[in-house]
Amino acid sequence: QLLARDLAKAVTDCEFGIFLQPQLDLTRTCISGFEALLRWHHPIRGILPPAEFLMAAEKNGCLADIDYMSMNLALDALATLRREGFSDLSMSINVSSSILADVNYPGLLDWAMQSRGIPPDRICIEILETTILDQDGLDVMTAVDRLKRLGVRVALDDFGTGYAGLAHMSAFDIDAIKLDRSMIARLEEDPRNRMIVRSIIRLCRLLDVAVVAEGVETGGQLDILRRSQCPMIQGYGLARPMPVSEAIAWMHEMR
Ligand code: G
Ligand code: G
Ligand code: MN
Ligand code: NA
Repeated sequence: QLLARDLAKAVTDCEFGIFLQPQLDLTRTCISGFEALLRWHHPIRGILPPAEFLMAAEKNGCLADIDYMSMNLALDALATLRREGFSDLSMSINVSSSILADVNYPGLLDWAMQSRGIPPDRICIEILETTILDQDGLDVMTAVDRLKRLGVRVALDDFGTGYAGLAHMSAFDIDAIKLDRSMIARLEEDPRNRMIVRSIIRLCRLLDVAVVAEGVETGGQLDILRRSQCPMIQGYGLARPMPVSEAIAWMHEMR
């Protein structure tokens, strides 16, 4: 309730920032891009992750506003990285059903990319399975369609946690899946889970869908993913989400 009251003010005062977490391309052995993860710089409570305020934002009706803020921050960060010479990087942006339901969203995203000189294919929009289930499906389908027509990429987030991941893969023309970190966490000790992950990766290769394994923390997990020909990884084992300035410094160190 306290948060809900603070939120409205936080949106007008723009008390939000993003952290960036890198993604490693295992086939080309390079950093392919970053995922933008929203943070609320609360004046008293400090840096808050989305889990602490997204629900309140939804109830408040300001979730779409927050997603727009996140979109702009993510595009600004990518524009900065491109100016620093990292012109091949991509940026993944998380969205809620609120912004997807806004008919103005694709147009505003298009303008936001154009005004920063960002090619649309450098942007990946991450959509949760639950977001697709939330709506009656059709609205989201239209939104995804319009995003695809802009030329941006679309990823199905937290793949493997929902009930209809495969159904969504055939119904939506998605470009990538993010393998949920719960599946990655069980890779080493659970052979059946390992088999499932391998099969998903193989299936995605056949469908020309990219795979990003999330939450990769250990060398053992990385080995298994490499052997399974997983194209991309993300996780604490590579780097934790970090402020934009740190991410830029991190990229310079990697070069
Ligand atoms: O680091 P982490 O706690 O940031 O992220 C938790 C979850 O919050 C992620 O799974 C992600 O889907 C969601 N999230 C992160 N940033 C945003 C954002 O800008 N908008 C929305 N809608 N969700 C986000
Ligand atoms: O979009 P999404 O739900 O997938 O956001 C990713 C979330 O997972 C963020 O909250 C991020 O901080 C977190 N995360 C990223 N890498 C790791 C990891 O290696 N281990 C764990 N436990 N969490 C991670
Ligand atoms: Mn995500
Ligand atoms: Na994710």
